[in-house]
Amino acid sequence: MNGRILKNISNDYLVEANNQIYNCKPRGILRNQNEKPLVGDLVVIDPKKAVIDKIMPRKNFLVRPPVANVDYAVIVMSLVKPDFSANLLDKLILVCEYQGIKPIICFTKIDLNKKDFSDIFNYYQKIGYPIFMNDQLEEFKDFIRNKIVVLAGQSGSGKSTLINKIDPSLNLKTNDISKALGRGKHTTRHTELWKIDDLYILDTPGFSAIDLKEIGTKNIKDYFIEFEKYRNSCEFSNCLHDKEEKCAVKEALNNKEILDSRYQNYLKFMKE
Ligand SMILES: Nc1nc2c(ncn2[C@@H]2O[C@H](COP(=O)(O)OP(=O)(O)OP(=O)(O)O)[C@@H](O)[C@H]2O)c(=O)[nH]1
Ligand SMILES: [Mg+2]
Ligand SMILES: [Zn+2]
Repeated sequence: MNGRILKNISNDYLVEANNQIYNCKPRGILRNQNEKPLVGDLVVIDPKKAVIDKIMPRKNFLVRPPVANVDYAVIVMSLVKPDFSANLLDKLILVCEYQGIKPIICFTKIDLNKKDFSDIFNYYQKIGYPIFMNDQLEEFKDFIRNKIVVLAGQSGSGKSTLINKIDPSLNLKTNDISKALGRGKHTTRHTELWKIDDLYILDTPGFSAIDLKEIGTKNIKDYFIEFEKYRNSCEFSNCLHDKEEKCAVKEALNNKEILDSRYQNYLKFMKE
């Protein structure tokens, strides 16, 4: 029987197959081959023996959180409490691009916000990232239908709240922001793939725990996708868009084609 792994606790895997949940363990041979099944994996199970016989080839996988076959990362960014941070947003986008996962940005707490963020919204949309507000539920659901999405974003940004809005019966634990930030810990502790009708959503802590050193200075510029179209106009083909004199990216920055905070964050990440 074909199924998909929704949850893993030590050596137990909850597999959804034919609209039922089976609690399976990996077959001995998988353990011997050191093939650890991941949440998100498509698998072949033997429901009678309650074992996973085979892991189907993966489209991709993440190390942190350990999940497979992710289509999109939804960066959940609050505008207030915690305050919007262009630095965090750009870092999460960079991590997504590095991991080869397309990001979607979902802004939250618009109801509490008093500032004008239209320049920010427009810019990220212009460079190609889908943008949603967390009250545009139907549009958001249509976009991610039949896809596996992983939620990323700082503690208190509203990830679990977003899932609860999509399916109130899940009633996921959410936390009072002051408590969450004070503890400095995520309220959500486990990686779990929620199947809500034809949506697959991963609520997870720890997506942002990637060391920028892993990415490497030479590559960072390729993950700022809007730099791409200027690159060939820079004087040097390996231009880092930093100290170089004739640089098309810096020119675009001066012409206000590139958002100032994006470029400043780019330089900061290069330093880091
Ligand atoms: N006013 C308002 N409050 C929100 C909104 N979204 C989330 N909240 C509140 O923000 C707090 C934190 O939300 P959570 O959903 O627990 O945040 P989280 O991202 O899951 O946090 P962790 O699990 O700790 O990573 C809760 O008190 C929510 O009720 C929103 O759009 N507007
Ligand atoms: Mg949560
Ligand atoms: Zn350049």
